[in-house]
Amino acid sequence: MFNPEILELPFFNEGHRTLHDGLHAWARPRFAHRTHVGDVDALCQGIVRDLGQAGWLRYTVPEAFGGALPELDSRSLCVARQTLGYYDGLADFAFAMQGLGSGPIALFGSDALKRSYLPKVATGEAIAAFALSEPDAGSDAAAMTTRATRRGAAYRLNGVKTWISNAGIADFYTVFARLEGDEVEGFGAFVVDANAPGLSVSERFDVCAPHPIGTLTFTDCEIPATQRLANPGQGFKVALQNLDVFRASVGAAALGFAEAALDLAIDRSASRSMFGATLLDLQMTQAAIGDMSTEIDASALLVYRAAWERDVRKQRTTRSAAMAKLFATEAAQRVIDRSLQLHGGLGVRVGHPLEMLYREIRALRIYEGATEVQQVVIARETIKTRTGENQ
Ligand code: COS
Repeated sequence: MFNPEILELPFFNEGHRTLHDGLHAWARPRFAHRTHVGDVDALCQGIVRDLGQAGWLRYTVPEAFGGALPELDSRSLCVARQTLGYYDGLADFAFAMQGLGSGPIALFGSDALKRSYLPKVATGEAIAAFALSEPDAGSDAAAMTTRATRRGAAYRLNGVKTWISNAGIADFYTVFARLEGDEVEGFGAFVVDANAPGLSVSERFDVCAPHPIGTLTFTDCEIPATQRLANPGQGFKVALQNLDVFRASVGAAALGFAEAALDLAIDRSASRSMFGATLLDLQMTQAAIGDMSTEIDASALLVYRAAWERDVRKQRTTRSAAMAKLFATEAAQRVIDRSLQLHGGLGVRVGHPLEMLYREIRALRIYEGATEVQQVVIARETIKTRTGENQ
């Protein structure tokens, strides 16, 4: 469980504590043992529907469009992901994608786009997706080659996007493309309905912690210019500012995974007899638990600092969000691995929650900017600050 002392820190208000308690109570009986049986698309659609009906997805959009709070609140997004992540990776995924896919609309969309998409995201009637990566443009996002060619009051999209979570079940995709024939050069961001002619889900594949994911192909996919977010040329900023918000929440999900692993480690080692005592009586185990617990609190402090800076200080959080994601995901991998080691053979038994956590954590060190991208982002921002370039 979330260390309750952390929730008492000045980063949080009563609303965050209420969200935490309510979501824990809701999730606990629903997502026992982190196991899912059946078709991943149907499972995910069901989780989105349930999260929507229970009102939790309202935290992914602003109040004026059916949301819970006046603006996207990073701390609430993080509390929700940490809580869902504690119980179930797929539940966290379903919640997160509603935010990541619709965040660009909430942050940069016209009123008409906000009205037409966000209320359905908040109720779970529409599933959202974020389409930035390409076969040859992952970490180097600016290398994307998908083109949006201006044709009067429309854009024609051509290209391929891959590693797109929710590909195949999304109702709309936020798509980033290089502009051609527009008033300025650079990138554009667009909201593309899943049924737009010329858009196809050209491939689906499996990943080690299953969720819906695949490749999109755009072939002369024509969309009205009113589906564009922000001004022409601002598309890259739309992507990166959205990532600034959601990167900290990836750290929060990792934190939830790590807390689950720590609790499992304590339970297991308290009940496992060894050398005439319990596994927990061994100082070696206590050293492991001491390290795990410290890494978890350090992750929480970095995650909620980034979220608090955005919510309260209203400042750009590129550096703190990158630190939160980098540290919390890497730390969670270590915590989960140590917990698995304490479980011995049980930890690698397929279907055991530890085995599931071991698979669930891996992608978080890659998606929304791999650890190495976060290192570069942190270095650049640090150098700018320390050499006075930011003043
Ligand atoms: N917020 C707003 N604007 C930003 C920004 C941010 N966090 N970071 C950079 N920008 C702006 C810069 O100010 C620059 O604007 P100008 O051209 O007006 O000066 C522009 O964006 C380009 O910035 P930069 O030169 O840093 O771009 P790079 O191509 O060097 O970016 C990184 C490199 C690694 C930072 C970027 O490609 C990145 O984040 N990659 C990872 C992408 C990712 O997370 N993919 C996963 C997809 S979701 S699963």
